[in-house]
Amino acid sequence: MRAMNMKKAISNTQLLLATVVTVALLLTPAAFAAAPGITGPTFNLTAQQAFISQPDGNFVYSWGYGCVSASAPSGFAPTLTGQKCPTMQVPGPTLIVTQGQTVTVNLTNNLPNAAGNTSILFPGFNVTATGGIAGLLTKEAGHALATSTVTYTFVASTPGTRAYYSGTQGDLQVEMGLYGAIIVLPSAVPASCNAGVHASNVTAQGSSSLAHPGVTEHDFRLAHAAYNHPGACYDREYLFQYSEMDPRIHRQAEEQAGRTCPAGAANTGCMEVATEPYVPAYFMINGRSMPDLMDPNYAPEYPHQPYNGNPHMHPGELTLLRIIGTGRWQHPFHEHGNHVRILARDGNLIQSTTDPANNLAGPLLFTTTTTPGLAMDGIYYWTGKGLNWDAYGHNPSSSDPNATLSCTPDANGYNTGAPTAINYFEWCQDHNKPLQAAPFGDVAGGGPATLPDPNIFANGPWFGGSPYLGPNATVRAVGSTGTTPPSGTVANSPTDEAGFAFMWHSHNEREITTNNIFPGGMLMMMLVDSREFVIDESK
Ligand SMILES: [Cu+2]
Repeated sequence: MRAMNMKKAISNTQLLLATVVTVALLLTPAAFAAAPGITGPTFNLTAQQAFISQPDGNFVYSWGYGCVSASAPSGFAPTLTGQKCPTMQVPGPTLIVTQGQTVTVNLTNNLPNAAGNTSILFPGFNVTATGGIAGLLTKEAGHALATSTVTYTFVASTPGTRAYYSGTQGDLQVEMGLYGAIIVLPSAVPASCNAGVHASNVTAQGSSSLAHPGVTEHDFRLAHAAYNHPGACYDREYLFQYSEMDPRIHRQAEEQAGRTCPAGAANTGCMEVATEPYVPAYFMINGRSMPDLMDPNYAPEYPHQPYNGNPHMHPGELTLLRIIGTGRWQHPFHEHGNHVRILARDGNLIQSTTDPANNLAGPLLFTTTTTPGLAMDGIYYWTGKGLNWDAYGHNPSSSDPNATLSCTPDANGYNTGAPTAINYFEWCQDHNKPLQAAPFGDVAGGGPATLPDPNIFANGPWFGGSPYLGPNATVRAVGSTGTTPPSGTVANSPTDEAGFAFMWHSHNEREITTNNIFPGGMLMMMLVDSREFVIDESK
C-alpha cells in the first residue's frame, strides 16, 4: 500500500484539540505524553479480567496487568493530568525507570480462580522473586487468596526498551493480554543530545507559530537519548507494541471464567482452553486496531486500552521508535516515508567494532519485523529529500511572503540556518522546483505533473489533497478562481496547515484487517507537519 501525499484529514481535529488545550494549559499543570507510562521504581500491579473494545463493535474478554486500585500510581511520566492507571489494561502499564534503580514489582493475582496462577517475566534483567509459589519459569502469584502476591526485584542495569509478559501458561496468558513494556532511561545522556532539532523547536515555536501564535511546543520525550551514546539522541518518541488475538480462545476463557477450582488444583487452574489451531482476527498496535488507535491516549471510550498509535513529527526530527512484538506471530511492519535505523535490540546497543564510542552499527530496515518477545529501538526521520519537487510550493515571483522563503543548504543540504523558518529542514536542491504543469494559484508552474482540478467534482474529490506542506501552500495552489477547495480541506481550512500522511502498516495484508474487514488492524497514519504547526501530544 502506498500513501505518498494524502491530505491529512485528521489535522483539523488536532488543531481544534490544540486550541482547547491551549486554554486548558492556563488552568492546569502541563499534561504531555507520547510514550506514557508510570514511573517507579516500585510498582504495585494486579492481573485481572476486563473487556477490550475492537472497531467491529466486539468487546473481547481479556486479561491484563494494571495498577492495584488501593495504591495510587506512583506517577505518570510525563504527567498526564487527571488520568488514572487502570486496574486492567492491554498492554499493561508501561513501566518507566532510570538505569541503576532497583525496581520492585509487587504482583497480585486477581484473575478468576479458574485461570490459575500468573506471573511476570522481565527478560534481560537478573530478577529475584520472593513470596508466591514456585512455577515453571519464575515464582507465581497463586489463584488462592492466601498466596496471591509475588514480588520481583531487579536492578535496571542497562537502558533501553524491553518487553515484560506472563511466565505462566504463556500460550494462553500472553494471548489473553498479559504483556507490557519497561523503558529504562539512560543514567547519563551525552551533552550533544541537549541540542538539535527539538531544542530549536521549543525556542522557535514560543513566538513564531503561525497556526497558533504564542503557543509553545512542549517536550514530549522521556529523555534526550535512548542510550548513553551520542548516536542515540532523539527529538520525539513513540512506543508501539504489536500483538494479535484469536477471539475463539478469548470466548472459551470467558465461558469458563466462572468455574471454581477444587481444593489443591494445579498452578494452571481448571480451564480447558485450546490455544491451537490459532486463527487471529484482530491485529493490534498498543491494544487497539485501526481506526481506534488514532484516538487520543486515555480516550474515555477505551478504559482498558489507554495507549494509542498516532505518530506525528516535523521534518528532520529524529523520532525514536520503541518497538515490541508481543503476540505469537511475526509482523512485518513497514514505516512508509523512510527506513528505520535500528539502534538496539532487547536493550543491546549495536555498536561498531572499530569505533564504538562514536559509531553505531545497527541495520537500516525497510520493514521492522517484530518477533514475539523481541524489542527494538530505532530512529526514523522524514525530510522532503528525494521528492523532486518543492514540498512547500515556493514561487520566487509570488507576492505572498510564504511563497518566497529562502532555502540555504547546510552541510547536508537542508535549510537549518533559521530555526523559526516555516521551511525549516527543507531539502534545498528542490527549492522552487515546480510540481504542477499548470497550478491554479501562485505556486510555481511548469512541473511534470498535472494534478486533478479540485473544482471538478468528477476528479477533484478523488484527489486526496495537497502535495504541499506549510500554512497556506494548499490554498495558494488552488488560487482564487474556484469556490471548492481540495477535498481534504473541506474539513480542514485550506488557509491553515497542510501536512503529509504516511501509512505505517503491516506488510502482511491479512493483518491490516479487523475481523476480515479492510481497513483495520495494524495500520496507522504517520503525520508530517511543517514546523510552525504545534504538535500536541497531551491528547
Ligand atoms: Cu506499505
